[in-house]
Amino acid sequence: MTEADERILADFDRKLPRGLARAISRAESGAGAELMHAVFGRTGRAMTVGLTGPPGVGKSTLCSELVGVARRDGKTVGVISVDPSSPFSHGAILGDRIRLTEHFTDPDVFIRSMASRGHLGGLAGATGDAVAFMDAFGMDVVIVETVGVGQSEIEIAELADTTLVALQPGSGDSVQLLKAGILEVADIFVVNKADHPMALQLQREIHSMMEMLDFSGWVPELVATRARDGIGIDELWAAIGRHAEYLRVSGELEAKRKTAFAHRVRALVIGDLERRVDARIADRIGRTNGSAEDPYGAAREILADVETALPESQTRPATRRTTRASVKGL
Ligand SMILES: Nc1nc2c(ncn2[C@@H]2O[C@H](COP(=O)(O)OP(=O)(O)OP(=O)(O)O)[C@@H](O)[C@H]2O)c(=O)[nH]1
Ligand SMILES: [Mg+2]
Repeated sequence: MTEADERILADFDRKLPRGLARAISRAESGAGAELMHAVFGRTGRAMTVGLTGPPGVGKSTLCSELVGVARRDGKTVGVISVDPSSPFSHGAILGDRIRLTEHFTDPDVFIRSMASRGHLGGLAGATGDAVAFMDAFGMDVVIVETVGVGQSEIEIAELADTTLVALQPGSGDSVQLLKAGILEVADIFVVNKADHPMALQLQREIHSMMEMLDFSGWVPELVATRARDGIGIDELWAAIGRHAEYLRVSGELEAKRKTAFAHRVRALVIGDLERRVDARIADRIGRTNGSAEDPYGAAREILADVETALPESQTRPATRRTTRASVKGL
């Protein structure tokens, strides 16, 4: 461990927020491995909540309100705002910062914006590290806000114990749900902006969509909120509590965390391999100008070179996504 890392660790151990902030920065730039090794044993205590949904649905407002109820319950809270589109962690997230300002002076709330930058495991990897550092630091609740409903958000949702999918009335969101595979990851649907005239319609659509499905285990709950006015937040917090309790009692929490762990390891390994393979390809094309050889031959040699050519029978995926919902009658 470098001297700089030792100083960060000392601050971290003394529960100084700058220790946590610097540990996350190290992870963000791809240099957090030693620190993670030092503190990973302290993780596993925090309740983690993922909050995803389209731009402007009210995620940051919901987040700020949830921080409020969690604090009222005496919990310490970490918030991670993820912007998958931005390579920088400041700027685009200004709106979030404004909405979370009321918690800035609270020493038991730690707020952090993130981008992927140099992390081997990409954005999900950097976020996973941030969650783990906050957990190890002693935060009781860690909330991750991610914009959109694409693949990176689904990956990030896989890190969280409980995933909230926020939807906006009058935007055609529900039609997009099945397509985006979001039903698979939603533990709780939040229809925010319940003051909107189309809010009931959206709730009905979600209900009828769920009626077409058979769920194994947890059946997603639906909560209507008006985050801007602080309405429905207690109900949402209670639903999060019910889901956490379900995970604990059913034993799914353990299974879920194992899968999340496997996911993170996989992302790191694949990220590392990708870099090495890319470097070799670039090197090869530089030497041969890509002319005198066929792609299969080149691939075979590169594979042999990085020693990843496992026999076919061993190339079984380590983790399989469990199907939580299936269409009735199929
Ligand atoms: N009418 C109405 N507006 C709301 C409600 N909740 C939040 N808003 C407004 O919606 C806008 C967007 O809220 P944000 O919390 O920034 O939404 P977001 O999902 O975090 O946005 P991005 O991070 O940019 O994706 C703000 O102007 C909020 O004041 C609500 O319940 N009703
Ligand atoms: Mg936001």
